[in-house]
Amino acid sequence: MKNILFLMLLLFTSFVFAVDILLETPAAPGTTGWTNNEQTNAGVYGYVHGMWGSELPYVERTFATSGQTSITISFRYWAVDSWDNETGYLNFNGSQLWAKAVSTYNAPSGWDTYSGTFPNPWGGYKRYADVSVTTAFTGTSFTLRFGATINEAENNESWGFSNLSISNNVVPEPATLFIFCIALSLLALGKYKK
Ligand SMILES: [Ca+2]
Ligand SMILES: [Ca+2]
Ligand SMILES: [Ca+2]
Repeated sequence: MKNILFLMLLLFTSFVFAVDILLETPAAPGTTGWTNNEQTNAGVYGYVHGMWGSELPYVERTFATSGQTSITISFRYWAVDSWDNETGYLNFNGSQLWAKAVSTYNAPSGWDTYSGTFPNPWGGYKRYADVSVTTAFTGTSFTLRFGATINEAENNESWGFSNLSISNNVVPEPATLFIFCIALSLLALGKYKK
């Protein structure tokens, strides 16, 4: 009996629900609601938010959420063509959550590179990074800003993002866990008595 209780406590204290706020895949057009909703159909790869040159340094969107302890954001960030000492980034409520720079304009420069068809008008590297970041957050709305510090037009260097998913991670409240444990203990007790 003590073993069962211990097991249940262990199970419930490690329990975290992940609830999708947004779930996109490249196979379908991404959702709108950004400060700029341009999307590109890259063909076999699928849909990308962007691509943008220096004419659009960032896009923002605000999401509603509740009851969570943290938020997880996963995406592919694209840094295409002749970026030269410039940085792609994601801000969460004004704070930088992720950033990655390209130091050498005509090299992968520490990024993964895509070999399939993808818009690269300058004919340079199709760099990307698959990113997943989690940040503690208990509020009810947050604003994401995807951006790039590039300073030339889209035919020279460009940025975008794809495959975006956002989830909030909900840990059940201790009071709820306690009631669960009591209820299950009573059930288990009843079963063992027979
Ligand atoms: Ca464009
Ligand atoms: Ca350049
Ligand atoms: Ca540049």
